[in-house]
Amino acid sequence: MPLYLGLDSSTQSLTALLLEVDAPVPGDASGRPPRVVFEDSISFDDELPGYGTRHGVLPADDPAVAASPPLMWVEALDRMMSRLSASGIDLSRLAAISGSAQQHGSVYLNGHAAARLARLDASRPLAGQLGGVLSRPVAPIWMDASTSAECREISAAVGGAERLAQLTGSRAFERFTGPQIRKFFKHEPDAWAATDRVHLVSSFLASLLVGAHAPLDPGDASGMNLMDLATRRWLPEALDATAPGLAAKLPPIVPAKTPIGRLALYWRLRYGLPAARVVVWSGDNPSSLIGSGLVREGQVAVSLGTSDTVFGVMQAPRVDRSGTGHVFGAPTGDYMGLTCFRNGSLARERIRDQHGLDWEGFSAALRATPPGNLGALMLPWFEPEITPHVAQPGVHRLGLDRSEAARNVRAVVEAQMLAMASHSRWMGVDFDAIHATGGAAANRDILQIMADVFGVAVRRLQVGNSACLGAALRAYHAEMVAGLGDPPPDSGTHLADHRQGEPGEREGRYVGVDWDLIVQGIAEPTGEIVAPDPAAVEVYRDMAPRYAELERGYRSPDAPTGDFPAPC
Ligand code: ADP
Ligand code: XUL
Repeated sequence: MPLYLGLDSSTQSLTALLLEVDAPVPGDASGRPPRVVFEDSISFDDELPGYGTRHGVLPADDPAVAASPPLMWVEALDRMMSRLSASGIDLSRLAAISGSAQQHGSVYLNGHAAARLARLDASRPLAGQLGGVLSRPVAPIWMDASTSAECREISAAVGGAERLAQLTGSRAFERFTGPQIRKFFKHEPDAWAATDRVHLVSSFLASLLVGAHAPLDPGDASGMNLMDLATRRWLPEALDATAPGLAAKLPPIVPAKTPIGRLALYWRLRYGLPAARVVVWSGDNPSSLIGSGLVREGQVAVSLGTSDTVFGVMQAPRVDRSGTGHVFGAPTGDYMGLTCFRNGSLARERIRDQHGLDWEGFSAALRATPPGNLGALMLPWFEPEITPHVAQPGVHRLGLDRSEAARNVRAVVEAQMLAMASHSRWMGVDFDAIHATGGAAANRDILQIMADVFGVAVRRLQVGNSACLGAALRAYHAEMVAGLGDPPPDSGTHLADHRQGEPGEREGRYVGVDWDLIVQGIAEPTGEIVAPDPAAVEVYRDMAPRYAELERGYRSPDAPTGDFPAPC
């Protein structure tokens, strides 16, 4: 029974998840669904304290600056492989590996890197062998907000924020890699000149696995403000607007299903691992799409975490004209839309605490109040909001007194759901199923309002780390596709002809191994279906324009130049 390894290098930790699969062909009725047989996590702060990070980030004098040490990620990977080899699991069955990494972060390597990667010494730890190949000792990450000037310069050079968004999927954001590269080139020209290759976190870690410079997939490359979304190739005018000589320093972009090599000798000799296939890595959001079971247009996930996020599959690369949403490439070969709301659990907790409730009391308040809240409305912007752009925080109430506990509880949840429904409309997708995830998805009464506002059934996802699970499923999918070769003409419904994309080629939706079969039984929502109540759906249909009007009156009038570094 083959094993598939998913790795997830996030801001604060490295996680590994091993899937065991017994069906030779995905969806084969004789096989059980894939199972998780190993899961482990390394917290950077706790287990690698020598790097001095807090929550995975290096301390900085300027609060807008956020960077991490790349060698910490290297050491974590080395340590995780060591643990895996000591797990007692028969790893000779390991067929393929893929990974997920925090998006936007960049790693800068000099001209010695390729030779060093090709000749890693299995008798010595990895991190000690790589210090000499970094042309920049730190990697700026997605929490960095220090590049507003570069965002303005890049936008102006390509003809404005809207044009940049149309071409690349997002207007210029401080944390996106293009503005980060430009800042490095401007402030450290010598180090820029010594840089031979700029990797994202995903392609850097994949390079270690294969012992050679690895490519990027379109999902992660679309978080850079540098990729032409339509062709999935580097966009020359964006490259020119960012830094001189950039084209020669970037990895190629290959389809997300591409095997990029075999596990390098270092790993085989040091940890006794087999020559498993390594599949191009992706970003954590595209990986979560798969790990949340979102494989066709119409399915959407709502994550109710510290901040709330809506993301879903889009067949066409429609772009958010309001400038807050992002379009990334999806591992299925489609696209994904993502919108992030900062006042998520944070706002729910503030209202809960203001009225001295626990979560059970919060739920009871939702059950005790009617849909529509007798006309009351709230804008729960306890913190500056990303969507819509609100620079000055403020909580606004209409037809509602601050002291009314139950109606305030209902008002915060209704406002959040109305905002999510309204600000995901730019994706142009008719949602037919919502997969709910994140801590607050445990609350059935919140899910009922979600179902009623969106007018579709909601089901809860059971997966913990959807990005890591998505990486393992991507490895499984790519291995299946690679194993197909040229399928025989009568190869059955899910083994249709598949097209090998050329690097950078516009893929369209991959045909080959059906993604529905890959996620079946493992990344699917389970349990109760929270169905919309038709009467409540009507109430919210009438309420939506009133909410939108209230929001228009309070959001910041200026077009944002950047966003707030919130976890999404
Ligand atoms: P993160 O984004 O940090 O990963 P999680 O997805 O783990 O966050 O969600 C944690 C949040 O879930 C908590 O901050 C809490 O507000 C919320 N939460 C937990 N249980 C409930 C509940 N029963 N009802 C509503 N919210 C809840
Ligand atoms: C997405 C974003 C974060 C990072 C880190 O644009 O900045 O989700 O990928 O998780």
